[in-house]
Amino acid sequence: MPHPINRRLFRASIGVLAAAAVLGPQIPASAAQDPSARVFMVNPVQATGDQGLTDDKDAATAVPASAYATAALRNLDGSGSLSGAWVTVRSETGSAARPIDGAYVYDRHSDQFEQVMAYFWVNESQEYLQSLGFGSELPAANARQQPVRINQWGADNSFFTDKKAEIRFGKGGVDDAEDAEVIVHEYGHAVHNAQVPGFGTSEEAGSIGEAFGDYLAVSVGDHADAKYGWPRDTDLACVGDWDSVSYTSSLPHCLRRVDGDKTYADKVGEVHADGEIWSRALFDIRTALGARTADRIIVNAQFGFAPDTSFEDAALKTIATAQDMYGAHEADAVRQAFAARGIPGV
Ligand SMILES: [Ca+2]
Ligand SMILES: [Ca+2]
Ligand SMILES: [Ca+2]
Ligand SMILES: [Zn+2]
Repeated sequence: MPHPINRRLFRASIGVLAAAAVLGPQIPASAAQDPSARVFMVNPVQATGDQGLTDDKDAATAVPASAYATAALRNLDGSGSLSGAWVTVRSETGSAARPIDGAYVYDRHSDQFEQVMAYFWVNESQEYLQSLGFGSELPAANARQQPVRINQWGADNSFFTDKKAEIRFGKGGVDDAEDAEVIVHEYGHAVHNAQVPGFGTSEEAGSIGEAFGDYLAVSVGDHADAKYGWPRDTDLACVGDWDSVSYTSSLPHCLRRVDGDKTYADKVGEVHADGEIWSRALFDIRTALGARTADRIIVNAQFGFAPDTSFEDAALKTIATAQDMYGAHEADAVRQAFAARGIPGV
């Protein structure tokens, strides 16, 4: 099992969210006006299936052109900056990305590439949540301009601070924002915190936060692959196939997986390790009910989690949410997924 030591969640402070500027959806530019950008199809290992890829000190030549795709950057505010309805990117490394003839075309060696990746994948994540009904039929889930900062963090680390409600991506090993699954994982923390301010004050709540980030990373990547027709040549359950080449030696390279066999009896008191108990349950719900139904239940249930929830209370809330939204068949599938992990009380 890959060790999660490189990816601790730092909580700068627990409690009050800084007042964040809330932008409603801005008038979307027509598709014809959206700039295009060169991005990774989730990540290069996943897109190519090549487990032998290495960072090679951020060399452009370390990753083949076949790992990149050209995609539209939607919901930008038209200023030329990577700032839009659902994300604004700030960087402390390199100058800000700017479009040339309507296109952001960078390779991984350019600091601007991670800026573009962060914009694209955060926007993609919020669009996915909205496609599930969050913000229309269901309550909005972090439908605001998410601040993202790309900086030269000393360690190999990315994190979400609930004080500033900001995501920071580190640059140790493979630059963290070169892997969409790392980007979406951190966005998962932002979603949780928007749903329940200060979420994650108990060890089990923190584990649920890590699990949801991993699960959302898998789900958003899978949705994007299907939507754009991009290839995936690694296991769906493997999270961080590319970032983890820097610190894992076993193959396939994965930061963590969402299809592990851990149960409640395997708890060790560390949120990333114990998160693998919860993420497997989420993955089983997906397998049983399909991605869309599963994700609507999973995210909607989270509005009702206490900041210091236990696995038991969160599982019961998720089962009840499935019952309310769909019915007995779906509630039973959710119950079975948690029961298989030995969650008490379900
Ligand atoms: Ca890079
Ligand atoms: Ca890294
Ligand atoms: Ca993956
Ligand atoms: Zn995390």
